[in-house]
Amino acid sequence: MALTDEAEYFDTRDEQLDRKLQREHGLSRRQLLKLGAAGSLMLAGGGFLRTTRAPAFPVPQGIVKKLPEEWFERLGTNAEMKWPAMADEGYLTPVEKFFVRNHTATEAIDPLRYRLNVFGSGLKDPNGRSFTLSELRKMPSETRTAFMECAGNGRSFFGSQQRTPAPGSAWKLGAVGVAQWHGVPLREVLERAGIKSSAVDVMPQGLDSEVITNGVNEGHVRRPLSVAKALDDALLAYGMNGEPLPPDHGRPLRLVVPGWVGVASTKWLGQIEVADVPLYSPWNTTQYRMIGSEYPADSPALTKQAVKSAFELPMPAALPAGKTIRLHGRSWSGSGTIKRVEIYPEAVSTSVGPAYAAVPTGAGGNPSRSGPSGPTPEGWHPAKLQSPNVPQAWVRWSFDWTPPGPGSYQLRARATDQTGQRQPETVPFNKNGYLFWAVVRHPVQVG
Ligand SMILES: Nc1nc2c(c(=O)[nH]1)N[C@H]1C(S)=C(S)[C@@H](COP(=O)(O)O)O[C@H]1N2
Ligand SMILES: [Mo]
Repeated sequence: MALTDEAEYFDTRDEQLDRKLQREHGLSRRQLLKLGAAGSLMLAGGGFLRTTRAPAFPVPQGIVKKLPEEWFERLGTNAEMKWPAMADEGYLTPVEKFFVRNHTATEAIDPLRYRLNVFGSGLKDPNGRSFTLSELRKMPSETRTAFMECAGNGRSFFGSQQRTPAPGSAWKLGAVGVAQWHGVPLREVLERAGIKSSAVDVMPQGLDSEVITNGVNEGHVRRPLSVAKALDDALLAYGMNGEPLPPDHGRPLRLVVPGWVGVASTKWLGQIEVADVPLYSPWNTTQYRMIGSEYPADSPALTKQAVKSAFELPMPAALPAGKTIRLHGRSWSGSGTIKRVEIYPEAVSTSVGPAYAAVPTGAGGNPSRSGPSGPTPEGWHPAKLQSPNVPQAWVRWSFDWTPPGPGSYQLRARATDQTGQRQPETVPFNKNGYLFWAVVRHPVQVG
């Protein structure tokens, strides 16, 4: 058969695909096209078939990278990092261990055909201009170390610690990672696009599929940020930890907004609207605001992340009795560096005596007073901070603990950042479970 003619070639490939799909999924091409009219089609076995736009390559299960069970937990379209995966790591989270938060699925984009379009009323010419990847790569570049963290990180603890579960992905503490982002400052691009001094908001938008929530099409992921932040330290990243940005993290180009909620850092960035009026999207109006009886009705759209801490331990953890264990963890804040980290190991029940009898040596506190009123001030011990301590990234710390005997314990870590914000014992509930920054009680079984 001659495959020189393109039309014939594609016809033939289509037929081959048809037969392959029939074989693998028991569906005819006609059926697939009919179903595909509604958008993406979930295939048996979890794969996605995009019939509206041809993908650059197939994206298995919506995420390209491998998700080994030792490192990840699947949460719907997302993948949470398990904290023990960081135990043998240096300062940065390796790309292959970095959590993935996808509203829909990883978008496979051909970097050669990629364009970033910048337009809007905030530009001297509202038609704006577009940039190819190679143009962007020739512009002045910067490297910035910063965390990426989902606003919902820790959400599950609203349920397990405060008895007020919040809907949404039940993240533990693994929706965070620190990377070295490399790219062109957003400022450089906005200046070349001709930003006016009257511009107030910029709205980046992703090229991934439109988001359907409860049957409502909310459009592509997009979320305005102030021109002030855009011109300050926002970065258009094409590199992550020295490698080209991988597909799951926004290849070929993503925005990185240091210190802010992850949703601000648009992946697979396709366009940026620059406006001389405030901009709105579902992601800064109905979502990503604190809604709850203890918050004002007009509480602003979320920007900075709060202060948090995590142990590099499985949850729950199992530790041996009768020896000193060096515990490791990390703390971070959207408002700068971490000033202090304190640890409180609390016995919940032990076989060596009544509950709360086993006080860590030298603790001096009376743990029986803990519970609803929280741990005693004397029960907190300083952890040892390790450099570096990078603002809008994290600090590593360690603490030597000798469990007094076999039993159940809760390990608490609380951080104080450079602005004096200290993790509280509880936080007021908000409807969508954002910014759970209370001290997490990490369950540990010693035996
Ligand atoms: N285009 C696009 N950008 C996006 C998202 C998305 O689904 N689509 N998810 C956002 C959210 S909610 C978070 S927390 C971060 C996660 O980044 P990561 O997957 O690289 O860890 O990307 C943000 N940027
Ligand atoms: Mo997020």
